[in-house]
Amino acid sequence: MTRSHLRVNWCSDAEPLLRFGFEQPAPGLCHVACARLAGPVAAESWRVGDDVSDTRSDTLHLRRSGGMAALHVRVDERALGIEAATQSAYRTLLSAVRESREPYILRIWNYFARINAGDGDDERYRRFCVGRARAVDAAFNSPPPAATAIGSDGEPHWLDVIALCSHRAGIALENPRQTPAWQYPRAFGPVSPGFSRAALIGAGNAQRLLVSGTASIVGHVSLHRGDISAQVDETFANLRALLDIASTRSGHVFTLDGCESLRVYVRQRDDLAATQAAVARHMPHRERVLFLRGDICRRELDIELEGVFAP
Ligand code: 3EB
Repeated sequence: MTRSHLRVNWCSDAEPLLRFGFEQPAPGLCHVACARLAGPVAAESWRVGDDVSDTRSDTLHLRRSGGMAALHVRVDERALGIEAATQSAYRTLLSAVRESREPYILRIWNYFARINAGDGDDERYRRFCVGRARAVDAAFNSPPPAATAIGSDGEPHWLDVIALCSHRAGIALENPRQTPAWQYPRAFGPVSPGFSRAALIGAGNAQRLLVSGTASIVGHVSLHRGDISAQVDETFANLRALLDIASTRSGHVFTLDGCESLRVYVRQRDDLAATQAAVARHMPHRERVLFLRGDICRRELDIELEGVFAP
């Protein structure tokens, strides 16, 4: 089997394993309903091998390439509600993945509308966490994949779960500055969110660090409420801590300079300029930074970012 060699960029030549679009839905695009505010216009391509093969059913699109697989599960939440819809999406995902040649889930993206609607334990994000926890098993949680969960602007009834899987396990990383999400205290919801802070995948120069949604959280506490610039700085402190851990664990050097792609989710469009200015103080490759409109799952936070890093 071809060795997995993931590259993320905005080239549009051959069909990649996964191609994310943030503008209009189009064939061959994994469409995310988070408006593009700034950054690359072309679709974000995740390429592994030269050839791809597709399998489709009503709820699932599975594409394979070079020993990896991308699965996109889309569930209509209208009849079910977000909790049961999430449970259904994750059951579908796990049953498709576990039997396959790419049984290791490395990274997941979750998008649904109105993520902060509802109060206390009824908040939609918390119900999503309950649905996810109900569907997954011990294997999923030991340790869980890297992930993103963002509130999109899409049609309110679609839950999109996108998973990147491999024939080979990754290494899940935690951030020493942050409480593992699965140990968040009860105050943040009836079940703690099941995700790791990053996944280290591949080997040698083909190694990649896939960083989960990362925000201005230290320990389990949200910091710098109302201060975009300080939230960006704290988030980059978290990102640098993860790059350091990845370097220690891999024996390669991971830095911001190795960034292949950075996605920054901004809650308020009006905060774009301030966010861009703050990000520019940290990032060497500004042309690889995509700014998207998205809701962060903690309402007191205004920005979150995720990225892919090469050594
Ligand atoms: C955080 O650090 C921010 O529930 O899958 C980031 C990434 C967040 C993934 C998830 C949530 C998730 O807690 C929120």
